[in-house]
Amino acid sequence: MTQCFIGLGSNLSTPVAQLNAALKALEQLPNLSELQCSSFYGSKPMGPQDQPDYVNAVASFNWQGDAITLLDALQKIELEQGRVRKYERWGPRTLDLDIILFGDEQISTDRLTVPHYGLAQREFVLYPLAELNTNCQLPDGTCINDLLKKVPLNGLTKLNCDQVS
Ligand code: ROI
Repeated sequence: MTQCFIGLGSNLSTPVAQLNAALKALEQLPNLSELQCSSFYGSKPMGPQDQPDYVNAVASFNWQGDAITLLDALQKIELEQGRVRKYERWGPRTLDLDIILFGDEQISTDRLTVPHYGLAQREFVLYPLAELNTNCQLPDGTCINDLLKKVPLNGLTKLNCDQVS
């Protein structure tokens, strides 16, 4: 069993509903237990600014299996919720589910980089992650709280909305 953290993000097709539907789908996965989710946050788009604001959150759970099996399961949920991979880099999306941490594993393959390559720069990952686990450390020993000190909120706001489960 491996403790994992994933990032959830959406800025199309009622983002709060997208995140809630993703959490419900995660809960149904037989390999997953102890699902917890941070608050939902509103965030300014990183990348092109001519797209809607995002809703982001981080979830943690225990996963029975390897990281690629988890990636396959996450990509299946993305597709089931209408994710279309477009050519535009960093364009808007209905649902993004990114593996942020997979236990203390460091993974670097064509399909997967863990810890997530953008972790240290992304306020919409760091703050929700810290909400779930304030003592969170990366595999190289870096403390999330030390990264947080270097990353401003950039308009990140906790949303007041109904979350499932
Ligand atoms: N920007 C924000 N605020 N939240 C995201 O989840 C997000 N995801 C992305 C890019 C396009 C980089 N920008 C984002 O993939």
